[in-house]
Amino acid sequence: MCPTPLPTTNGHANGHPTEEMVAIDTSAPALPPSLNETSSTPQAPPSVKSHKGLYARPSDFLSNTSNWKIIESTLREGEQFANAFFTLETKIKIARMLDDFGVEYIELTSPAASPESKAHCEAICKLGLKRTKILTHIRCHMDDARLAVETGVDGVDVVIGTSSFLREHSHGKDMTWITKTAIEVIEFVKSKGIEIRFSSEDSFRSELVDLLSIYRTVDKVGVNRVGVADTVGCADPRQVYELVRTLRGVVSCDIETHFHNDTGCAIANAYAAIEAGATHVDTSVLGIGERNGITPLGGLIARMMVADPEYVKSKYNLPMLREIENLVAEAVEIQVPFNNYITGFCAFTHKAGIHAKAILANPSTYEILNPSDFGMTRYVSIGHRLTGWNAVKSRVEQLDLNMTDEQIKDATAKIKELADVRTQSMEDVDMILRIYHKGIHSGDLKVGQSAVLDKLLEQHMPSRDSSPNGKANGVNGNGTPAKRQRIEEGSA
Ligand code: HCA
Ligand code: CU
Repeated sequence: MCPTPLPTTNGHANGHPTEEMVAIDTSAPALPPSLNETSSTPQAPPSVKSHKGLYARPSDFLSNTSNWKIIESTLREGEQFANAFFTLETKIKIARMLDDFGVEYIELTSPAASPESKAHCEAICKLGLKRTKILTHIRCHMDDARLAVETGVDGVDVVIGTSSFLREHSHGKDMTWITKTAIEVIEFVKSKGIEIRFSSEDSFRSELVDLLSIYRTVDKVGVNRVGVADTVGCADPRQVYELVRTLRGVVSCDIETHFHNDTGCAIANAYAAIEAGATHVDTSVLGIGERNGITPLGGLIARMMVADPEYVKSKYNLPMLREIENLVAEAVEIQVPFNNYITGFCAFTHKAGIHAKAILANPSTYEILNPSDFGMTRYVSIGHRLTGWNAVKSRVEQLDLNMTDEQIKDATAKIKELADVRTQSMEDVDMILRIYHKGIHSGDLKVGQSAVLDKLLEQHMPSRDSSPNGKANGVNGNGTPAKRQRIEEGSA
């Protein structure tokens, strides 16, 4: 276990609207300006417009961005995460959720790993999942293969190290032994009528000639998929593209890919692989896995949504993403990262006045993903020194206050002045606006009377702590910014 497990609450404010948030109408699609009919931006040329994706080129004949599948490995690779210890009950919950979400496959820890792992694998196979096929992941060894086929899985993912590092220092076998054993294992698993994939561990530090030779052989023997694995996270997107493209020309079966995230390329590498003709990508929820993990499910979804939103929306139950991530985060005692793709607490929060203004006019200006596709809410943050009067106006309208633009600009100046001392909570901003409104309508206040407004604020908000370390400063205990404002749906 990690030395200091973090609290299990993820501090996620999205979906838990608080008074500090202004949600804005999420029904407006976040399309790129070139594809947004309401945009005044010049329209993209017909070839771009007619393609499902945003950046596709006609030369992308290898690309599978509109036809790819997920092999969800939270219950295998994810079990190799430092903090992971899944009970059968938790595994069943995760498996069912991933099935409801719509992943094509889940991959389970090898039954050879331990008696409990075998029992769990058998139990999950008996669940009768609706659409997700169940795989187990084994070493390239007949003993493991025999155990695997008895568990009731729909397929077996076989792996063996092919790099000189692993051949010399891990299993000690040469390519001749690997090839011979691979053929034996593949033929055995195939004889049971279930799927079989052969993968080379540490593919990117293996000799290309060895790789292509073994993949060609196993393809001829009849595997369903060959797998490419960046076991140490050393690969970059261009390398991935080149290897997968080359492999695409050598085998006729499907190509599965697996990317570790040690150097931050796991999502980009998965995308490059799909563009080069890969058909399957391994993921785990929140990216958990060995060391700092692999391609995260949510991150891959975010990336692929940009390539072909219709494909992604038609296949996966996107609003479930957050629930699945929360379940896994709790199970392994981590928080959902603040900057997580799609579900991070600030993933759809806009702060700078310029951004807020544009977002209120058209969300596509500063969003490539539409939060409502994921059951998420868009927020505009207004109680800070970067705020602008357009965002404040949206809050004024929401509070049903009758104020002219000139008055709103004046009140905004006061919010900015106060926010220069410390960021203002939503409560504070609302109070300032109400006091300003009351002052104007009672005749006590006129536009530009900053000192009078200060007095009124003093009278009505005497207990305000204006120190920079006041209660509303920074991020609260849950990791939620205390200043984020929600604009009610349709109010913008
Ligand atoms: C590991 C094995 C693996 C296998 C990937 C695959 C890797 O080292 O734990 O089966 O394709 O990263 O190589 O996860
Ligand atoms: Cu791995």
